[in-house]
Amino acid sequence: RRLGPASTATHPLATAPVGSPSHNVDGFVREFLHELNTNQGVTLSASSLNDQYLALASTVKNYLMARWLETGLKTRAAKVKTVGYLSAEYLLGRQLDNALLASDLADIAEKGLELCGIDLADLRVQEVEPGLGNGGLGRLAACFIDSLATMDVPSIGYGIRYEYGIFRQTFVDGRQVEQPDTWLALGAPWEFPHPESAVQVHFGGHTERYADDGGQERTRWVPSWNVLAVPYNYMVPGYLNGRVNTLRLWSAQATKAFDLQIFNSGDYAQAVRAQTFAENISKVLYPEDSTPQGKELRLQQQYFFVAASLRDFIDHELEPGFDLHRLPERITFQLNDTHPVIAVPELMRILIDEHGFDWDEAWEVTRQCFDYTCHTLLPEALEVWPTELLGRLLPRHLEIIFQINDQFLSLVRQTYPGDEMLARRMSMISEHPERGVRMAFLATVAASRVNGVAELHSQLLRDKVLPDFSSLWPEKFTNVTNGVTPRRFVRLSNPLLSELITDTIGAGWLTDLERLKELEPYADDPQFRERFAAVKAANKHRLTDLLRARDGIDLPDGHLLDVMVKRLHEYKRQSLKLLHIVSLYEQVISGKISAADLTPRTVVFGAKAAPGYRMAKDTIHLINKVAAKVNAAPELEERLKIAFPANYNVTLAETLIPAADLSEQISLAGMEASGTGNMKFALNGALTIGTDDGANVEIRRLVGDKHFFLFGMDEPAVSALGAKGYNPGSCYEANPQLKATLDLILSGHFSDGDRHLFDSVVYNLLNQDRFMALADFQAYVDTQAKVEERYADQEAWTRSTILNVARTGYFSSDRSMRDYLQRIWHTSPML
Ligand code: B1N
Repeated sequence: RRLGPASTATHPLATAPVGSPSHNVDGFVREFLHELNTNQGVTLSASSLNDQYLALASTVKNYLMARWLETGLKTRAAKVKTVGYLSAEYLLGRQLDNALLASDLADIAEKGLELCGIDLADLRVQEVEPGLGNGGLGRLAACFIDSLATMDVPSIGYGIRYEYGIFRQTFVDGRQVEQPDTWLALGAPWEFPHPESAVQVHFGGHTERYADDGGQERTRWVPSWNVLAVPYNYMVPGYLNGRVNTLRLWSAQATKAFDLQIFNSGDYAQAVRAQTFAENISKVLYPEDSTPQGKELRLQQQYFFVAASLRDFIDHELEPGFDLHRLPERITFQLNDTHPVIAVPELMRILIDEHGFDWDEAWEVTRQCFDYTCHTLLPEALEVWPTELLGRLLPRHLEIIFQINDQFLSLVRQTYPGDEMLARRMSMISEHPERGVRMAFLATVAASRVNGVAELHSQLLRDKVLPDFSSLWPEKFTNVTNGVTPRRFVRLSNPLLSELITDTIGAGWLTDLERLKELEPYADDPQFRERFAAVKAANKHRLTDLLRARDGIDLPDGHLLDVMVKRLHEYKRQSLKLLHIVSLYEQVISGKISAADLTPRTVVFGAKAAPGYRMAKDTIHLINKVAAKVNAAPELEERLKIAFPANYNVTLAETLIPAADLSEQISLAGMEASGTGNMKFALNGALTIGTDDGANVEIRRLVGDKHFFLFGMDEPAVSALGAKGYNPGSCYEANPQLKATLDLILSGHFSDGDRHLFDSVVYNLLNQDRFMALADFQAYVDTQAKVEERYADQEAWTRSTILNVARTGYFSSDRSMRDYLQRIWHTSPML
């Protein structure tokens, strides 16, 4: 097999990329029809919408191709440091619009297609988004690679090309039912498979000692099976800057050696089964957000993509003969949570076993190559791999981990003599409930820098999750507050607002989002307010049209649009939002208040539950049952509605968020590491009702207390209540309205008289309520009343929303990337 360049051509066109198609309507039409004919094999008149979409995607890729090739040439030649972002998830969203925007082709494509009798909007909706992530963590990775490309930073995103992404959610009688996400079924025009660059990944077997030529004792790993990792490259175009970085996602394939062995044994059926076994590794994304299950296949996935990525970078990105002692000059691997942490022993193994480094040399290089981002505080979200499993799958890696741990614990004992309790606490190996490797500890020891994802989170990470480590190495810990890309989440998702902004403060804000500050004076300009409010109204109509077509949902006109979209998790407290709704409803039907007292409000939920998470699924069921009842209640006079469109994803978010008036960010303080939806809403002119949690803290500080609806306990109060002993039953007994609300659910009112259907949800709240929803109930309801008061004064409301937009430019992922460059990666853009 021949790897690498295979041409000795001398023609001048052979060494540089050939030019792009002409950047005008004629050039576009010619290229588009060419793609339709040669790629799809159809004429325009015979083409289906899918043909046209695929041809359009190819056309746009052709425009970006020269820049992609040039980026590669330029970066290799410059031999600068690359950021290797290692993430098990990338929640990309649709590619077409972003590629059109980045290549400045949107207008040309629209006109060109029109000449072909095609509406661009009809092609856009053909695309099935690649949902290769669960939620915030995967979407963050997608925002970060967008910003790195836009800021001209050489980087490669490494991940897994799941054949099935996050499941498609449907509701059957109000219950969540999962369907497979067949995103590849109609063609995958954005990817470039490179089977010739596949690398092998090994598993299993045992290790052996042997003496090398110089008589040195060395170790080798003798694995028992392997798979092929095939790279699929995706373009990551910077915004109008000519840079196109690469996202490289790995797909698992059976190796020849793997099945030959079995074929030779004569068992054809077994050989084919073996193939399936290998290919299972990249088959499906685990649909757990924040609560990973310790499944063997998941560990296989983690090692699979990480081993392939290190091999790829070392063998294919670096020039042949590169001295790996200098590896940190050329790469900095960012570990997106602990999912890729097995990369640490893998690099040690490569350096020691394959390149003859001694331990200390290898550790010095490895330490400098990794940084670690933690995304959680939930104890159950911290990955611990049983040593039995790790040792069976990756025996050499387990040995290396033990040795890293031994060396680390000697340092601890040296630094704190006699404190054996401390050494035990800090050990990477936990002994209960079974022996396991604490991946967050391994990451913290190995990484040059460890960061949390919002100020509060980074503080709690230091103080509560890794306190011993932060005492030992205070300078290792830092914060980088998350951000979101304004290209996708303002420019593409909110074209009307973007136009208004550009009209008012000029262009330039899209790559320098702090310039939104210049909008501040316009908050006091009644004419600007009117235009701003008109944008919001138009976005609501756009949402209304979409939900009617997509879900058959009818949104009423003129309602306060109250939106809670995020994964379903107890700590996020969708149940608290639900209690608020039921409380309003209960007060009307029991005659405590009249419908006329209600501010017309539509609550929109969007949330997927992990398929194995019972409480989350029951909560979805309850929301849908309450929605059915509330939406049909004549007593409410159409003043309270609930919409719960199924299958919330990036594509829906792009229409939903710009239409929202109120953003619900109501997690129990100290639980949401950052949140990024909160930023998207503020940037699109919604006001936030939220707790003092995650990035809410920073949003509130920036927009000002008057323009943010804060409620509930803060983290110290939560801790104190937990320490004192929290009794949700006493909240219920002490608060008649809360009692009436829960009693109504318990009465079977929402479950056709079945008094026990929602026992799991309600009794959990009454008896346990780990996330203290009942404790925050009254504060929440009171603060919702303040929201309504402000909303009644539309001028004041709009003024606040404008100030939210003007003051949240900080939350651009460009700023996050700048912070990583300065505080963590110590590298700079390549200009
Ligand atoms: O990461 C986001 C944060 O904004 C959110 O607050 C945080 O909840 C989210 C295991 C996770 N933390 N942990 C995960 C996802 C998948 C999985 O298998 C854990 N996701 C977050 C970005 O920083």
